[in-house]
Amino acid sequence: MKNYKLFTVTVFAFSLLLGFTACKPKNAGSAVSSDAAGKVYVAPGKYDEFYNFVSGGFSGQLSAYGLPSGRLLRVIPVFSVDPEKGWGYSEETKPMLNTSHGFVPWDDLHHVQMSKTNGEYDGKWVFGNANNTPRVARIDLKTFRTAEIIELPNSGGNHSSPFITENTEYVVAGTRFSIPPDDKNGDVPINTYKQNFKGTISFISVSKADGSMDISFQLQCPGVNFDLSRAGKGVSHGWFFFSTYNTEQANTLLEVNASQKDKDFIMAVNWKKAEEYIKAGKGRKQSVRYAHNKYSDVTHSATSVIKTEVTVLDVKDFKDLCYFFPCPKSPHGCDVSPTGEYIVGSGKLAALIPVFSFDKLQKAIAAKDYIGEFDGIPILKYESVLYGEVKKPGLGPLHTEFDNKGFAYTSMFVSSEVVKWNIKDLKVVDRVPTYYSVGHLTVAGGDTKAPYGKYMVAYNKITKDRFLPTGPELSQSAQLYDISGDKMQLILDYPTIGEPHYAQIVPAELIKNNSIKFFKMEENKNPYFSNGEAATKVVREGNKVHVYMTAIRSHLTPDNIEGIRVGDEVYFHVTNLEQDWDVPHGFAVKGADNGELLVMPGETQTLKWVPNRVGMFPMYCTDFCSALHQEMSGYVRVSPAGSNTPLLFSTGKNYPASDTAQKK
Ligand code: K7E
Ligand code: CUA
Repeated sequence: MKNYKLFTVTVFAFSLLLGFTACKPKNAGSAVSSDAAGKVYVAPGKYDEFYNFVSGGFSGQLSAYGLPSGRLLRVIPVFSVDPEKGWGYSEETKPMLNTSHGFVPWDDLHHVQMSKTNGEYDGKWVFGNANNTPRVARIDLKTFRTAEIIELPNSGGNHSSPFITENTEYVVAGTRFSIPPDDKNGDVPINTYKQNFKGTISFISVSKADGSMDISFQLQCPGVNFDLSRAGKGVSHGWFFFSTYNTEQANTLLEVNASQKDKDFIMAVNWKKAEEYIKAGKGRKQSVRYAHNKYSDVTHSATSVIKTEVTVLDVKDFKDLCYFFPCPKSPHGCDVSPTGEYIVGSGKLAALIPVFSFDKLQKAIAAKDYIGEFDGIPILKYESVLYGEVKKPGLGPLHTEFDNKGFAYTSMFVSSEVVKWNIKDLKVVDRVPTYYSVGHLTVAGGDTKAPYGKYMVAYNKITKDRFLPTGPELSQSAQLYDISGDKMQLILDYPTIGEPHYAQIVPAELIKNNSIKFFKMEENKNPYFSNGEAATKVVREGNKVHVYMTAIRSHLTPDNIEGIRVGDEVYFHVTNLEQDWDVPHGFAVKGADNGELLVMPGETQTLKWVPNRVGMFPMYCTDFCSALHQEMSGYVRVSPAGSNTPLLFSTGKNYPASDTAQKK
């Protein structure tokens, strides 16, 4: 949604036409109530009540905060390399970022969703999307690490993703950019969009036992832009709803050309039907290439497999699978109420919020209340599906979440506010300013069947004067509101990592007791594991040198290594021998064109280093682990290529000079 900064200008002009004025809220400083501090104060040593998982946007990462304190607990590397944690730098983690395009060290993570059981958070995994090179990641909350990444073929920009069904049957992902399917010639003129471009929606199955993902099937849909989506729940379980834009099928200057029509569509998908067709063998096998990467907490390493086939249903061949219904002006958020009955479309350029009824949708389908077809998909009549419209909510509605008292909360990008309205009578009951230009918002449990309410967080794109200046770029921010009373109350600002889009607020109780404290040494199946200092060694295989190393407070074994030559590929396989919570050791060596290693207790991680000059290379532990952490270090001696310095390694002893001399 970075684009919205540009987009503001257009909407601003548009709003003037409508007679509104987009304006910045006044008195930013005084908008905080006097009891705010008490509401967010979590005493030192006390835990927060909620975890807040916040997408990092163009940082490609996910961060975990505590609420209500706003404390940053951890940045979890997902789609982008993170030298701080060795993610994408260690040999063990590199395969996690493999794709059919090769190693991709960055992405753009917009949406995060927690796994659900019976429509409520179950605390097991969170999923995130890669918007640029289409992928979906699963983060395991036992370790707060990315456990799996699956690439999505036939996809060009995985924005409408990942959205989860009531029992995590599927994680669903819709393509933002339509493109020619992967098995078709993509080398066609761009202006053949209407003939050649298709949109794809992927249904990724998730194993109940261990969360393993697999692309179950894909739906090939008309070429439009899929923006956001939600699974049905309760009465609408078995359905999925996707907002679309660019139903004009423009391929250039979308800002203008994709804003021509008064209404775009929401697409309703009967995924239970799609499942039936797949079971009945109606799918078509399509040859594709996509990477499927998994990280094992036993081998402490990742594997990447390239898969070559998906099963596709072409939705226009099945008359009871997909339906369009009109939604005013470039819908963005498409959100489903806790009961599953109401579907809220947020037209970015619309001056109202349409609320659709699942019950009316079913009746309209039964009555074939169509006003036409779009690429073979029936279009239902707006009025037949509409429950009602929220009038004059504000400007630039983007996203809606729900509380436990029958209210909905919609973010207004242009008028910088959150608007609270009643789901039944559609009356606006409260509005509060945000500072500034709110994108997503989230209510605790706000996308579940049973929201917790209590807190709402707005994620802002622009912060201007809210924090101390930091040059041309300012941190983006989250703003925490107490929503337990009739009036929403701003109680905290906290800066975020990267650009926050969607987030989840999850009770700490669901997660905190499942956290792994360390990895058991006896379960370590890494092929380069050293089971104790006695097992350490240095092994040369041609120009490859494997250093089996251990780390324990406060020394590395071996800490003196000789006989390495310029141009050798040296692999430091470091096993952390600690069996205690919160005692990682780090590892770095001078001149390595690499990140560090940060090795958890009981784990083995590998740093590759190719020394390019003769000399003495210090290595050391990077994580202050004990009073003698500064002593936790050593030396690697690098001799010329082709030299015959004997390969020696030791800790706490010196070889006689005759052993270490270069043989003449
Ligand atoms: Cu509105 Cu990419 Cu979910 Cu951002 S999207 S705000
Ligand atoms: Cu180990 Cu510092």
